Amino acid sequence: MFSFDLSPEQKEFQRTARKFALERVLPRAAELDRKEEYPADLTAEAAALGLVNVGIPEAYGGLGLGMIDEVIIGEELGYACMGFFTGILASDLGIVAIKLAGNEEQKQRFFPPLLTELSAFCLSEADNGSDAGAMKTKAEFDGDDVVINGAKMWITNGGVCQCYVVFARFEGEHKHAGTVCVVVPADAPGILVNKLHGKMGQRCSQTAEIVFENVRVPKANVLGEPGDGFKIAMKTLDRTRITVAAGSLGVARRALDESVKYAKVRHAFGKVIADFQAIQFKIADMKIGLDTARLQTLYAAWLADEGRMIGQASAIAKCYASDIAFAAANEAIQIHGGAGYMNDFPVEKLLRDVKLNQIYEGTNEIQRVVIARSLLK
Ligand code: COS
Repeated sequence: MFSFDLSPEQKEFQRTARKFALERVLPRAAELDRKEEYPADLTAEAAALGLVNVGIPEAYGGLGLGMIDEVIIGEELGYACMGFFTGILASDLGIVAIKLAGNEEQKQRFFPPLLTELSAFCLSEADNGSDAGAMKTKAEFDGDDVVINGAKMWITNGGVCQCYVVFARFEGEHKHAGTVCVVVPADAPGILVNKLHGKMGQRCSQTAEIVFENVRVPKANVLGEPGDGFKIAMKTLDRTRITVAAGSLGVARRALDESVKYAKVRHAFGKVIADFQAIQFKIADMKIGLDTARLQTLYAAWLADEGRMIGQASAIAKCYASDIAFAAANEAIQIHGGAGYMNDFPVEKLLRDVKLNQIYEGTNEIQRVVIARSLLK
């Protein structure tokens, strides 16, 4: 059986997400960007509407939505403001890690607060981004506790989350096999939050350096076995890269809509610029990119929902959707000409925002590594 139709429930999520995105997020996006301000109130509203941490299973009070549902919601939120959506998709990283590797007791303990609050995923370090396995943050066992020392960089939701899902390494252990994944409450003593300023785009998402100074949590907070950390991170990213693709679809669709709108009203040489084939081809190419990226993203999401192998498909979706969205935003500026270079129009923000989609959750070069390795192994 094969169908491209959304279910009645999915149409309802889409309606809810679209209404919230257009009425609540979009009108504030430019100002939040200018002020570099994290909108805690909008996150709370989104949570109340059931748009945050939607993958928490029903058994723990969540909606238990699947990846296709997340893609539908993500496209709508990304359309209004990619920076806002990043806070939500980054929280999903923590949810997925707990879902994949947490035991029953941990799920009962960690999920309820995350029904209304965000998590943060602490993998990257200043010197170790793409080479995640080379992390320097240290973990050591001390009695019934695990003690963490080190610093994580570019952490979305740092300082505005309820807990951190932290990756650290045991001294002297092998790069990958010595990595542990620990859930750390955000109020644990020894955590320092240094908010980062000056991002090119996605300026309303909260980004911070998180320093861990002798941060001590019970061993009962370790997800999976000590040593499973790297694989938990990789399996988590395999899933969440699909939501990066979803947000990218939103940006690409917005770039297309803004371009169509402008091309129909802007005059040059005695006619609207929509009449020129040079403009028509750009708009057609945006649509080709958007629709093909959406198909791949939904395919990767479907594989995830079916419990099948997703690494290659999600890497293709993330890489392709963010690349076509960047190209669409770039062409949208070109269509707007000088006006598009100014922040009176939303298209320059689309470009600044979506640049990050080509970088975070694994650069698009890393996605190509993942794809190539899956073909050549
Ligand atoms: N699922 C399950 N296991 C995986 C996996 C996956 N997707 N990818 C790798 N592994 C396993 C491997 O099978 C290997 O296991 P064994 O040691 O048992 O053989 C182990 O993990 C190490 O894998 P590998 O040798 O491929 O690791 P590398 O150090 O070469 O790194 C890449 C692989 C580059 C793919 C990885 O470091 C990566 O994804 N980097 C980007 C990190 C990232 O996305 N950062 C963003 C942070 S969040 S904004």
